[in-house]
Formats: sequence, C-alpha cells, structure tokens
Amino acid sequence: MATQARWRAFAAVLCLGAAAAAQAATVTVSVVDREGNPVADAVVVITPAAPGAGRPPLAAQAVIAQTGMRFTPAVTLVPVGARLTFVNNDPWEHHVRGSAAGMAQFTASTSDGFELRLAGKKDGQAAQSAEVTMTEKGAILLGCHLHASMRGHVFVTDSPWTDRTGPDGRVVFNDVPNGAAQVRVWQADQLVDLPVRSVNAGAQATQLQVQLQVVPRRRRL
Ligand SMILES: [Cu+2]
Repeated sequence: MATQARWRAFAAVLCLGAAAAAQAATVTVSVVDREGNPVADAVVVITPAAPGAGRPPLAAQAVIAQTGMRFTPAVTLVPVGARLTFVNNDPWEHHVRGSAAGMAQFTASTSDGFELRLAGKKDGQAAQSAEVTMTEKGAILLGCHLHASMRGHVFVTDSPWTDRTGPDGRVVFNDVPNGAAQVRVWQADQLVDLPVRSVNAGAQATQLQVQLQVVPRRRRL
C-alpha cells in the first residue's frame, strides 16, 4: 500500500514536470543579410502576449570600454533602467556622445542623448570612467566628437527575452511561454525598422528567419 502511494506521488510529479515543460517553448531566430549570409550582433526581442512568470532580467549594469579607438563591445544589450559605465583605456581623450540610432539620428535634436568627456589614461593611474542610466527603451548610437571613426551601439530593451545573435546569426530561446509572441529584430545598419513578426510558440519548436534589407558594414579591425 505504502509502495503504491509512493508510485502515485512519483507519477504526479512526472505529470507536473511534463506540464511545466509544455509551457515553455523553443524559438530559434536566424538573422541573415540581404545576400543571405548570417549576421552577428543583431538583437532579437521576443515579447510574449502572456509572459507568465516572466524570465530573470538581463544584467542591469554594463561596461563599455574605449580601447584602441573602438567601443568594446560594439553592441551592448541592457534592460531599461540599466547603468552603463564608460571607461577610457586610451592614453588620449574621448568625447563620447550617445543619441538615438536608426532613422531618428537624422531628425533628433542635438540636445537629445548624453555626452561624456573622458580624459586619457595616464601611466600608473586608473582609467577615467563615467556612468549613464538608460531610462528609455530603444537603440542608442555611440560616437566620439574627436574621432569620427568610432562607432558603437547600446540596445535598451523592455523584454527579458532579448539576446544578440552569435557568429552563426542565430539566437535560441528555450523558455518562451506557449502562445502568441511578437519578434523584433534590430541591427545597427538596418536604419529602417523591420516589420514585427508574429509567431505561435508551442510544442513544435519555432524556427524563424529574418532577412535584413542591407549588408552590414564590416567593423574596422
Ligand atoms: Cu574619441
């Protein structure tokens, strides 16, 4: 009798496990450029219609280094409310500016965004740094008033289901709640927003390919 009860309890746990697994779906998004080649550093945002219990938030802090006349990383992904720390490792000054990316960069007033002057790093001293808080979602273009070749981006998201594509151009989410969801793809050189795609996450793994209308420019090495 006791054994039977234990088996019943075990079976109940198995059922619960199966139910929990069924609620989370796998969604794979592949981003390719106009010529069909995989695109790294594109941002994929999934917004489930019913987010359920949600997902752990993305890290609310990020460091963007200015090293060798580059912003590193080139694309930084943070949630709304995150704190960014800019650190100048170069021995010369950088005058960092952040402003709306995409088509907005042609219409936004110059007073939008932020500016930071970071003195060059002196031998034997700590690098200069400054912090900025990202209060709104959207893509930010980073530049430097002193060095026109410097370019970087910050993507501020309001969905915890947000990730960057790897070198294979793919992002895989294994924990999208079952049901309808919207998928947005952002890429730095795709200035015109791509249409939002709809998927129905479910028992069958969802595969979605999104093609850019551009071929992203290569990063200066
Ligand atoms: Cu600079």
